[in-house]
Amino acid sequence: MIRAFVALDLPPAVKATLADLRAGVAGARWTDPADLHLTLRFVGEVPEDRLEEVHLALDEIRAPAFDLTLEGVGQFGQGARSRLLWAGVAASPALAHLQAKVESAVVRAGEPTETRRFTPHVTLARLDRQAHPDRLRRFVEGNALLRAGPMPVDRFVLFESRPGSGRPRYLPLQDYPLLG
Ligand code: 3AM
Repeated sequence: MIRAFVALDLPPAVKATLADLRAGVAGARWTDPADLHLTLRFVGEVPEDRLEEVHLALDEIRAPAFDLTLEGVGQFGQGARSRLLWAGVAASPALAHLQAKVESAVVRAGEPTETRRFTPHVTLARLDRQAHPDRLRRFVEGNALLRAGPMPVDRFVLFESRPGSGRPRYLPLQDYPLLG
């Protein structure tokens, strides 16, 4: 079985901007800068032959390249239930278009439909229980004006998420170019 997801990789300059934010929140497990990405669709654990079906469906996608800007930061969950810090994404019909195509390709390959609404974000950190709400609020307010990009999005990527002793490792399996 392979645990897989489809995502946008980020240019080094954008990763560097996001990596600079990694401070001041006790209880935050920051994403390694190399691993920063924007998930389009979590596929989950699939056998290799099913992953090949997913790959073939993704390979048929024809969608235009576009520019994307990251904007602001936020958190999923509130107070003691805070789970995750993220960087937000400026509204992008082209991103929504691509995500819809990825979703339907994955479903065409035999995977269940994702029922949760697509909330584009780049995970900056996962939060331990002891992450302090005041620190989180300060982080979110202090980085409200974050802006990274615009960056060109000219491909998307099928990743494997391989469990390790600590955090999972993300390995790119295949790139899919967008139309230039
Ligand atoms: O891009 P982010 O970091 O938000 O949280 C996991 C990560 O998302 C998410 O897939 C991305 C790559 O691992 N993920 C992990 N398990 C998941 C699940 N069961 C999941 N998303 C939905 N359902």
